[in-house]
Amino acid sequence: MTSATPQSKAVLYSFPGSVWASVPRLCLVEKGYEAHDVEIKTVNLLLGENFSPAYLRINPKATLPTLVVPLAETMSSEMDTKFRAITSTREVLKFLDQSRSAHILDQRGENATANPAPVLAPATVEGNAIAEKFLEMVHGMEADPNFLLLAAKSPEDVKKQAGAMQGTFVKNRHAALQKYRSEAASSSSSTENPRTQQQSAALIKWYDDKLAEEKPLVDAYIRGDAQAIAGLAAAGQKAWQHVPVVLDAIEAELAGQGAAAGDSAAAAASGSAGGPYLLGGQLSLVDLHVGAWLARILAVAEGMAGGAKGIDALKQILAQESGNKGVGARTEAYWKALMGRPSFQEVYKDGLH
Ligand SMILES: N[C@@H](CCC(=O)N[C@@H](CS)C(=O)NCC(=O)O)C(=O)O
Repeated sequence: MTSATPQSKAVLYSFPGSVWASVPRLCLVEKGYEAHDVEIKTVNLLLGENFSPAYLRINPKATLPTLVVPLAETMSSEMDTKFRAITSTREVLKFLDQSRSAHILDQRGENATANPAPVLAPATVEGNAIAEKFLEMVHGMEADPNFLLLAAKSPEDVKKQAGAMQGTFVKNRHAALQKYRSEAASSSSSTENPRTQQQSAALIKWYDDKLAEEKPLVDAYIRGDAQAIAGLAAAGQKAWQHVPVVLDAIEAELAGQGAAAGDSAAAAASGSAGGPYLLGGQLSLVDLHVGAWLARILAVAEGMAGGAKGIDALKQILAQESGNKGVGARTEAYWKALMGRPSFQEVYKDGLH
């Protein structure tokens, strides 16, 4: 990762395999941003670069995406440009949506029609309520797409994954946390400056808390502890049971039946009936969040299915559960519509993740 110097242009901290960092990348394409509008800096999650003190100064949650935006242009490079970091996917998207609007392009004298900037925020109260419901679902803990990648449905699968990407990921992150913790400890002991000592103590506490949070994964993947492996498989099964809840909600929404369980008048008013997108004929911000969630679920299913691709892989995995409803036809068409867009083609050109 490069340094955290304030920039006079927006910087998006991102990683190609990250679910949520993919969402602003989809948004940049949908809104017609040019490559030079936003600088993209890679933070390698597989190496735990998000735990570096430099990145923690930008985003104390150590998550991606982060969008750092300048608050004011300055005339002299010697003056600091004030900037702020936007550290949640939802807020990053709102900012990207609003910052490239037809109104702003008109003010700048740019030809908005040559490179349009569609408004992607829902246009109605009903649309907002539907978007909110799906944002809570896909960003919630119950079907957390990052956990689904790391977990597995059985202890045998956890053991297999210990020798695959999941095991490497957990090992690398653990090593990074230990390395940064010991650097903070040695910088604390080698200075008499109380401010530096205070900063190091805060960092050490951050790393200790994170190491404690990661312990169940470390016990399962690095130590091979049988109880931790069983616990991870049980949690994985539970998460997989929640996947159809989200899929059913998507299918119901696309059928115009999603609003307030059975309130068909509200559903009809929302305009969602008929799709192809969650709020109707126009793609909106919520489709980018739900689309990235779906892409990750399909990618995990592909990893588990051994050969089948995309929706077929997901159907195969869901079929292992009794009483499953599979993947609805509208959801399948929704996924196809999303993947037909240049934004999804670009972000998932090297495969789903
Ligand atoms: N709710 C947060 C979640 C972001 C998040 O969990 N991002 C993942 C990558 S997809 C991450 O940075 N994980 C790093 C970590 O947990 O160490 C958001 O939407 O911004």
